Amino acid sequence: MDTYKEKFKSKADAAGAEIKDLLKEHGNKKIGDVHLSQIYQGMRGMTGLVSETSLLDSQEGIRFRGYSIPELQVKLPKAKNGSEPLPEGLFHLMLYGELPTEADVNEMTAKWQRRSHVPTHVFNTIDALPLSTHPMTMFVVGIMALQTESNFAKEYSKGMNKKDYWDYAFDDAMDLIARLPRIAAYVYRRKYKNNEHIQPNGLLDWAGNFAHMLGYENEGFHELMRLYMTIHADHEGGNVSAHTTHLVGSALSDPYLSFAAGMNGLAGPLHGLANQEVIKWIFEMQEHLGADNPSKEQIATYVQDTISAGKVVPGYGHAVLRKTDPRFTAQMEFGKKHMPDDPLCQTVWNIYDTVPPILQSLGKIKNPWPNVDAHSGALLIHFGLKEYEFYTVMFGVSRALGVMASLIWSRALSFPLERPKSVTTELVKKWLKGEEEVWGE
Ligand code: CMX
Repeated sequence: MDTYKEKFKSKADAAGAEIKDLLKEHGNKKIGDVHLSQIYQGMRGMTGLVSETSLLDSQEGIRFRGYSIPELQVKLPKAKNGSEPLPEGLFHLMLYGELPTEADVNEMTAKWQRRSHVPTHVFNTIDALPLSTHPMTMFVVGIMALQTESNFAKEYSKGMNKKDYWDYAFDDAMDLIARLPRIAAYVYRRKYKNNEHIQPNGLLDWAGNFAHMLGYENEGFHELMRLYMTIHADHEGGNVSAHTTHLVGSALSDPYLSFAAGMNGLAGPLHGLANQEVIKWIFEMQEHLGADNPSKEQIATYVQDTISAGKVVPGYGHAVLRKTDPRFTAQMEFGKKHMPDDPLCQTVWNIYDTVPPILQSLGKIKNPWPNVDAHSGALLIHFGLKEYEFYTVMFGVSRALGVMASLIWSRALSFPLERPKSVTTELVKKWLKGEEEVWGE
């Protein structure tokens, strides 16, 4: 076993023993009450999962193993001459629970470089899809084609010992993360750049190499990719992409199958697809108003029109957060530092000034503040990446870091099959009349 895995194994053994003791002593303690409304309303606020890699506070936003985004921007190693954190470092932190050294990060980059080969059949499978296919569909099909490489699935079919699940999940997770940028870049270049592909550059870091394969050599874009890949990586365990990956993984579906399932969830407009919807909505607003940089009054009217038409204002609101998303703030700071005069960024900032009071005035929206997706597209467009249907794929490449680190932990801690109880309204009505017992099997 290499030192990488040994280090993880000793941490996982210690964590497993701690959880065992904890459950022995406190296993019967209640962690919250479930209200009838919660089971009809998307299980909001219902604690039902353990996810070790990050924790979301409704007021403060995300903390990765205890560190906020501004803290990580200081504490995680950077690329040479760069000022944004390297996502390799965030993955190390999520996996081991400790900040990496520069050497740790360099080693992670090297490991991913060595594991990054994508077999030809994956590209051929993507090529079989019509060019009109949405990039997220091409991405998921590429991931599914790559499932042929799963060590976990191969070992399971041979008859794997339960104790070894984490080991093969670890290998698959590392391989998958290493290969995703190539698949994503392939989708982008096939769909938007005349099928002219760019070979990986073995001297670059993971996010820098992704930027390079997409065809963007500007150092500012490479820095943006490092920030982007870091802040989109994880948002605790209950969001649709993380939860789906966890749920499917709990059936011992291998990491490729689990991650592909999570990506199908990310492709929904209330989740990751919101990043494309935001830019689409801004472009439609500009066209409708005939103005590249609409005034706050014009934006306010357009927002009202959107709401009156029964649509959501994309990029605003959150199921858990109740303040401006620190991932939005990190991107706004990047914009103010690198492109303060960019008209699209200015529009995003004007929308930020305009939308929250309007949403608040409706009285029903729990969080009127922007989320991560409200800003990302404007930064990408500044560097020329204007094909907004591709944005969710970029989110997905980043999300792999968090959900794969979590999946390794889930197998190491022997988390079982996830199988909550569901009820029918008929049973609920009987339970309300005292005729039936609902809870517990
Ligand atoms: N614009 C208009 N209406 C909104 C709204 C928005 N941005 N956000 C919430 N609402 C509405 C809901 O649709 C709901 O309306 P109904 O009662 O008529 O069904 C009501 O306000 C209450 O919703 P909520 O409890 O505040 O929000 P939820 O937890 O149900 O939903 C979210 C959260 C993110 C799905 C929702 O805010 C939304 O649809 N936002 C726009 C899409 C978006 O930006 N998604 C990305 C989230 C981040 C990510 O996962 O990437």
